Amino acid sequence: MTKQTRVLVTGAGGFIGHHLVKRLKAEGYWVRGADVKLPEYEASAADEFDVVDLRDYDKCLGATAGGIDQVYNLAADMGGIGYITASHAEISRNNILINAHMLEASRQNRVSRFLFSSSACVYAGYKQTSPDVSPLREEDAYPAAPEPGYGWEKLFTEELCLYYRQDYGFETRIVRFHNVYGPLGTYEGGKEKAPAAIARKVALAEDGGEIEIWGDGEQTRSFMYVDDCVEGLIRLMASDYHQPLNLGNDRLITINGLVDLISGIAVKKLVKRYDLSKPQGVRGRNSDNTRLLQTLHWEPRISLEEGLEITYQWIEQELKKANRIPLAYSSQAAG
Ligand code: NAD
Ligand code: GDC
Repeated sequence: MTKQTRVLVTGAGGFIGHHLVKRLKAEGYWVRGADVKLPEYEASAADEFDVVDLRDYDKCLGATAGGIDQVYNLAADMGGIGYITASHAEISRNNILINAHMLEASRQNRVSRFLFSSSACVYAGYKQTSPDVSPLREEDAYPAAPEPGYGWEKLFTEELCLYYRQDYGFETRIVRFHNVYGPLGTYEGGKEKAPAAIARKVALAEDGGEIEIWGDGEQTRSFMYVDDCVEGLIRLMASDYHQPLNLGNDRLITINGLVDLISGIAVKKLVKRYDLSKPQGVRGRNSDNTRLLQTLHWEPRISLEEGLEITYQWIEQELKKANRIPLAYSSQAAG
């Protein structure tokens, strides 16, 4: 009988980590989750769950002990553009500690593969100044000018993964996510990204009412549904590719377009009120999937319409459970 692969998912109390644990369990892996918190909306499917602060090296040693074969390192102090631009020092310090300690602890405990979750925030700001931005190829991260704080930390940890491979022969994988959304993700409190924030605002608005949009709504992004993200993660871990790789959707859409899609799902006509004083990040960002296709022979395939429908319904249900939406405002009443 072949030995069951033992996997550690850090950040398993968070959005992507929780979905990944569910999928790995469904595929028959033995899984340990680690996070400072348990998942918020449903119990973890992990075989074991360590509630630990991974800034602490000893906690990283404990989490990677016991014959762990693969580590998906998803733990990070992160959030949407409002959150990551508010405190550069704290976010950078927290993530540097988590990543440096997780890498070294994994090596000391003879983990066979380590996957680091980087971000499209590593890409050079000067290549993202227009809404009709060219899709970003992996080499567009250099000459470096990433997002202050969070982006610099991600870019440096990518390098650290490559150094560990060169100097110690330690097998690392590096993925650059482009804005991931889906159910069971943060939708309020300050860390939420645009799809969840806008779904919440739409769900809470009365038909014919007004919602606040950050910026003029003409900035562009691409958005990846979480099931595609998890599929890509598992494929990358299994592959031999060790350079940074985009994992994102390559359909560019304006934030106004995103709002219209979500309002359509909710069957509401809403007035957009633009707040130019709010954080906006880069003017345009898209994923070039050429290398992803060459490497994994696959790319994200769940449409924005399909993914947003599921996400919107989940957020609306959460708000209803909390008695935050008068029945007359909800999509079911409208439909
Ligand atoms: P998330 O915030 O839902 O999950 C991150 C988890 O890390 C949280 O549960 C948090 O409690 C945990 N964590 C933070 N500090 C910790 C610590 N000191 N010790 C232990 N756990 C700690 O975020 P997510 O969207 O699931 O992101 C997962 C990873 O993907 C992160 O590394 C993030 O930077 C990266 N990423 C995400 C996106 C996206 O669009 N969601 C985009 C680019 C990169
Ligand atoms: O927060 P975010 O999804 O992050 O914002 C996308 C765009 O949507 C921004 O221009 C923002 O101004 C606009 N926006 C409009 N209204 C709102 O109510 C809102 N809330 C939010 N949050 N945004 C609104 C992200 C990082 C992540 C991650 C990914 C990688 O940057 O914040 O941490 O690394 O990038 O793709 P975004 O896409 O700028």
